[in-house]
Amino acid sequence: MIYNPMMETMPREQMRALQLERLQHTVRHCYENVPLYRSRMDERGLTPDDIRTLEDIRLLPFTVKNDLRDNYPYRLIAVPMRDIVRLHASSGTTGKSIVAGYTRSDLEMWAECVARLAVAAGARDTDIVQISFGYSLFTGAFGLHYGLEKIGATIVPISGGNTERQINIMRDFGVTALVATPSYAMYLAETAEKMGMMEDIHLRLGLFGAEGSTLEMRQELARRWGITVTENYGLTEIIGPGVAGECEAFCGQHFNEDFFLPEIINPETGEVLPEGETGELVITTLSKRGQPMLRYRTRDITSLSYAPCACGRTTVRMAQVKGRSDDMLIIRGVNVFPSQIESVLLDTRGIGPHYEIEVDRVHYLDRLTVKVELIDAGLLERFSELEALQKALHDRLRTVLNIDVQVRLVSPNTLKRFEGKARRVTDLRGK
Ligand code: DLL
Repeated sequence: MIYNPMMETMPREQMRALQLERLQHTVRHCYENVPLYRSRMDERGLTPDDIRTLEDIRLLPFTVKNDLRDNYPYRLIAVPMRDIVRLHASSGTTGKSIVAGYTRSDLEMWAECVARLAVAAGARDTDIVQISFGYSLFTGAFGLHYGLEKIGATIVPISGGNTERQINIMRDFGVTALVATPSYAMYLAETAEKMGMMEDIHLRLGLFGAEGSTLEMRQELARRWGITVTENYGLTEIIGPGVAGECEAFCGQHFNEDFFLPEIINPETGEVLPEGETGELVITTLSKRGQPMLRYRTRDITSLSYAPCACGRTTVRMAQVKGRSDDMLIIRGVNVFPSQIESVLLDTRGIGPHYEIEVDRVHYLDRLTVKVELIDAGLLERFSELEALQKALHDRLRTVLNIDVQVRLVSPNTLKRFEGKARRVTDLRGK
């Protein structure tokens, strides 16, 4: 089922024409109402009339996270404050928050985006959906809430935390779909198993997002819950969730292209890369009024495909996010993405899906340590088996990452669990 067939199956040429019209409108809106955009365009001798084709977007300068921080809280808002009806923010791990302001029409557009991805993922008006993202300044809960309400699903707005209660509510309310981060969905599964309640819960669908997860993590979630696992992608700066989402054909996440125009660039040079190549995702909003974004550098590493999808949608698809260019670790000169480590761990029998990565420096040399939880505590007593497992993990990580990794196996239930986005990497270098 396709929520908005006209937009989601539009022929490419027609889509490009619509995008150009909206891009021209957005650039003019930015130029006339946001001093930062006007001054950057003036510096390059550009006016809105210079955007004559979609490719002319490349004339525009990039916008980066620091632009939002430097213009905190309202200086990128392009309409009078009385037209802003909602604010959200993301805290990030460092520095000032990123603020996002929405007009009423932005909120309607947002709900439309999420409705499309929810239907693409298989959600229906008969579903009872538990939203386990925190209802707060974070965009996740409100974003999914209004989109799912729009398709007529029954919403259970439980918010994050209080994990045992979440399980009781899932059982009592007959919840059929879960909205959460993959890491919280894993913690919920573990809790349901411990409470002996898996049999009493009838989930069929997971709508997961807000953080990266590997294929192995999603397979583990599908196995433990007995559900179809889908993921969706978005970011506060652009709108929140609703930028892209997976369909039932599972070949990438469909972009809401009539609202968000994606490009892939080489993060080092800023050069736009051809279809299929992997690089940093850059997004321009095409209809947002409150806080439009021109060529926003997401830092997320992915690729795009315009090939037709088995589901019938014609919208461009983005591949699973490989990582963020800013969470890539450089260990003794070698690039390491935490997702590579996760794939190896989840593919290894005997260890659970909980791990922590620590980087420090010993005698001027980087050292990478991975702490992993065992599934069976009894293994700690069986020294030779333990040693064999540790060696197998060590060797596999070395083959995949090309560097030496210290592996520490720890008892079950000793590492931190996460109710929102997981924070598994600690970098102690320079501290
Ligand atoms: O996480 C919006 C969101 C909420 C998306 C709920 C999906 C579901 P921020 O807090 O601003 O917004 O974080 C945005 O999270 O740049 C990515 O690095 C990461 N991210 C979000 N979704 C995915 C995903 C929300 N499906 C940042 N896969 C983004 C990988 C993701 N990374």
